[in-house]
Amino acid sequence: MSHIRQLQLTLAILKPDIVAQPRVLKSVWTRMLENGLYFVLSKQVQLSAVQAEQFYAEHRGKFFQDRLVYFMSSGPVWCHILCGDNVIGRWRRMLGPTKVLKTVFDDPDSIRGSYGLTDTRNCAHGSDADDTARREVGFFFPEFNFEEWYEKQHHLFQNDLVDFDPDKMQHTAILDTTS
Ligand code: FUP
Repeated sequence: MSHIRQLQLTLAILKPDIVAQPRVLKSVWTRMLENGLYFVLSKQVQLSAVQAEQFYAEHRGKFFQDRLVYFMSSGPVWCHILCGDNVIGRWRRMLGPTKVLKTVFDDPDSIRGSYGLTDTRNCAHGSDADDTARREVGFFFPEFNFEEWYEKQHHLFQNDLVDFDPDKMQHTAILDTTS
């Protein structure tokens, strides 16, 4: 049995507050890459209010629901399928706690502590568990097949046989030119 643990997958969303500020967007991407996160698939999406409401269905009826839905559909977001060892926890730790107005004091160097504007405009999202990650990846990337990825791609990422393509914002397999 391999002693190397299976890599995790998660969904990251860079929210409209970040995407609207190109330099901040770049510095968040740089942090992600410097932390060794791999970008499996990336796309920019403009959510409708209905889609934003669906994505955050668990927050239906909460006091912040309207402002959350309005904000998430106010401009484009970037969605990334990330992979890495324990990437769900690593990406959420990089983000810092949800509530920016507290996080600026408690975890000022985190992404939300550095760039967050309010508890709603809090920079980015990260799935909180494996099953949530599957559902959330499926919401934005219905074409992505987890089983096929683990079968055909996982070992390439595990052995770092990938290059980063900044135009696509994705890591892609290094082609074997020797055969
Ligand atoms: P997280 O898992 O960190 O995204 O946190 P939650 O699922 O608790 O919250 C989801 C989103 O609801 C937050 F990213 C922003 C929004 N929210 C508010 O707007 N106000 C709040 O007081 C709490 C959450």
